[in-house]
Amino acid sequence: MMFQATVLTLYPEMFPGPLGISLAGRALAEGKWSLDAVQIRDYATDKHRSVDDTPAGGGAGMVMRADVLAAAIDGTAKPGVPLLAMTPRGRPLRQERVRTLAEGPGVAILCGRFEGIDQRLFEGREIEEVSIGDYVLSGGETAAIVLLDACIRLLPGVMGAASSGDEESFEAGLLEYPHYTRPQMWEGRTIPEVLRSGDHAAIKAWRVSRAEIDTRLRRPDLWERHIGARVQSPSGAR
Ligand code: 6GU
Repeated sequence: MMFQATVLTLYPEMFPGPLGISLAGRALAEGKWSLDAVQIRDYATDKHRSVDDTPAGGGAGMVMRADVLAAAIDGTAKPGVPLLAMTPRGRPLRQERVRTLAEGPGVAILCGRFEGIDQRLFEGREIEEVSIGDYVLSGGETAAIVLLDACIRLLPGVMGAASSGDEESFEAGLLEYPHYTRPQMWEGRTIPEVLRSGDHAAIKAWRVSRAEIDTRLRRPDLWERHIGARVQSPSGAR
């Protein structure tokens, strides 16, 4: 019933971190989701409690051991809860996946560290490798926080009436339109007249138009996806 997050990490003290304050923190305190940060090292078996070893074939850095990670996974797995691994080698995270995860029972997240994870771990288990963008973080923990933040705000009763989700940019496949607030004149700049007109249809049309223009200019990748999705829609191309 409640969304259960399990995080497997070498740095459990990084959690809840920012998820302990504001929207997510309030929801955590209210029991709308739960968080279990598991220390991977607790599943090491040798006397030095080692979790990593040198890369086969040579090269820089260290690799996370499959045997230790498997023990951590098998010791904490909950039936029906998807297992994700945060790594820059993963599929890019998108709002559609976030929405589906938030509708489910929760998520278990393995946080990668060092140069990577022994590939054999992924061959014997159902693990979805996920990246949050094309840049390199020092570890998967901050990426896990991003993913959980995106899920938690969608849980029932977490976000207020303000944008219940479906009016949002990425749900529509477009960037959000720009926003304005008072004062009406600031540093010689005014708020677009249509937003003060009280004409709700005109305001809606202006916002859609700006969302489309900005998406085309800033995110041609999203724009292509948006146009492509339209041609497939039952009502046909617009
Ligand atoms: Cl999920 N992990 C790391 N270490 N770096 C990343 C990432 C994840 N996503 C983007 N960069």
